[in-house]
This record gives sequence, structure tokens and C-alpha cells, in this order.
Amino acid sequence: MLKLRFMTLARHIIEGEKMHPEATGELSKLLSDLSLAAKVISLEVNKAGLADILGFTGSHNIHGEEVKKLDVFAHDMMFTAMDHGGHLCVMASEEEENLIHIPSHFKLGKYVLLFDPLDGSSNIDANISIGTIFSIYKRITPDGTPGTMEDCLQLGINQVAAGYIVYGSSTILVYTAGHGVHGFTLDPAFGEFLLSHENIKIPKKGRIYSINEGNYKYWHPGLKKYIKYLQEEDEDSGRPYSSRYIGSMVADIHRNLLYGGIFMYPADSRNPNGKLRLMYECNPMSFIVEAAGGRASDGKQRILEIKPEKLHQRVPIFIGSAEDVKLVENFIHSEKLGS
Ligand code: AHM
Ligand code: MG
Repeated sequence: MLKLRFMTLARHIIEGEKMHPEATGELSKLLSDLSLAAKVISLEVNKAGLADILGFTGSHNIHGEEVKKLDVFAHDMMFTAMDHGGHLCVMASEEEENLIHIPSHFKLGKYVLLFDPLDGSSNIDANISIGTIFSIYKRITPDGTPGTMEDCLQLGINQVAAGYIVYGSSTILVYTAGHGVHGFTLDPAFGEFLLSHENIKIPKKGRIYSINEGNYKYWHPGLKKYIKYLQEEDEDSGRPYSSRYIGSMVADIHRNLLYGGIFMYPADSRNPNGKLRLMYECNPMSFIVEAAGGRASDGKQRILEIKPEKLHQRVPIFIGSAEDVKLVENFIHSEKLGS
């Protein structure tokens, strides 16, 4: 007989907490607030494209309300869902240049939230998967005071939880609080995230590489050799690899997390620090991939150990199956030694 098991995100978080008697429940409540923001953003993403049909032209909709770009909407929604819970002391968003302070009439908490409200937003109009990424730290400044830049610019290894939501053929939320990575699919009929991927482990080695190959001309010679190596035929090492690049980091990494493989956004001669942001994209995705048994580096060092210098800092990234990431590091390293 089919055994039905409804494990909602909320219940899963509570069960996880029971295993940590020292937990105060604050982190659980924070994650629940985040999942509410995710549901609202998901609903809005699903309506993208209806704007013109429903008369949402120009900057105002039929109700005379201002129509916001989806990434601005997602940013506002994250802020609105998270500012009053009493769990945060400060936030920072890829959409906002400076720190986002908690309004003074709300209680301050012990956590710090950094987020990319809608990653891959250039894909929205083509109905391609996009995502939200979040990263949570414990504050290091004294309780009861507004959070500061120091609270935000912590090493990635200090994250207490991180997650992402992919708005794709379905909406899925994946998170880790350091032990185990779990995925929950949103049931649109009754608006609950249900456990669909328990304890995700990334394969040690994959057969997929994801990179914007249009930038080949500008790459480091070691990286050029690595990609050529992946394209050669060799049955024993599972080559040639398949190339898959959506152009939405969250969706590319989500696929590789499930199937195995490597995602890269390298430095190149035009962009010496790559494109992706350490605090909003690389740290949270690295925390998740490492918790699933994978590896993430900038080609030289572990992403999670990079000392952040500013909020919107960019870093090169190689992330995914551990053996694949190690191999690209070797290619880059040996080419440097040889040159
Ligand atoms: P965004 O934060 O402006 O959306 O940019 C980040 C996105 C990633 O999701 C994706 O991996 C990358 O940009 C794609 O960049 P490119 O078009 O240069 O390949
Ligand atoms: Mg982004």
C-alpha cells in the first residue's frame, strides 16, 4: 500500500530543533518567515508575462498601483517578511548598495540575513528558471544594538544556515543548517512546502559542466585546457562531459547538486574577479554544496574561507562534485607553475 508522508517545511524545522535542546527556536521562526516570502515571490514569478495581457502597462497597473520589476518586488517582499520577526539585527541584499537596518520600532534579534532576492533575473522574460538565495549568520556585535557591517562581513564558514528557492517547472526550497541538505517542493494547491528531497548528497564526480563558454577567449590557459580535457573521449573517466548552462546560477547548481557536475564562473582577462557576489551568491551556495558533500573554491582557496572586504565583492567560483572541482584546481595550478 502507498505510504503517504506529509512532512511540511515547518514540521521538518521543528523536528530538527528537537535534536538540539539548546536551540531557542529563533532560527526556526526565521526560516518560516523566509518560506512565506518565498511563496509570495513564487506566486508573482508565475504571473510574469501576464502583465501585458492584464493591462499592467508602463509603470502602473489597472488599479493605479505602481508595477515593480520582479527583482525589486522580490527584494521588497524579503524585507517586508523579515523586518518585524524580532530575529534579525541587520540585513543586506544584492539589490541594495548599503546595509538594511531593522526599523527602530521593531525588536532586534541575534541573526544577520544576506540575500539575493531574484538571481538570474535577466531570464525572467524568457520563462527560464530563476531563484532566491539566502545566507544567515549569528551577529558578532552586542545584542540589542543595531547590526553593523562587521556582522555582515563574516567568513562563509560562520554561516548557521543557507538556502535557495528555484522558481522552475515547480518551486523548490533547498536549505541546510549545516547538517544535511533538504529540498521541499511547493504544493501550489494548498501552499505548503513538502519534503521531496531528503538529505541530498551530491555525487563525488559528475558528467556535466556548466560555464559561459562564450567567454573562452578571455579565460586562464589552465581553464581552457580543462574544458578541452572534459570534451575529449575517454570511457574510463566518463568523458566527454555534457555541457549545460542555463545562465541562472541557482538552477544550474541545483541540477548539478542532484545529478553531479561542476558549475564555474571564473575570473577572466576582462573580469579579474569573475561576476558572482561572495556574500549573496557564492557563500550560501558553497555552504549548501559542501554540506551535501561537494566542494567550492575560487581556483586557489575554499570560498567559505575568503575574508570578505566589502558587501558586493565578486569572486571567481568553481563549485560542485568534489572530484571535479579538485581537478579544475589542479589544471589552473599546474598551468601557473608551468608559465
Ligand atoms: P544577476 O545576479 O544579475 O542575476 O547575475 C547572476 C547570474 C547568475 O545567476 C548566472 O550564473 C550568471 O549571472 C550568468 O552570467 P552570464 O550571462 O555572464 O553567463
Ligand atoms: Mg544574483
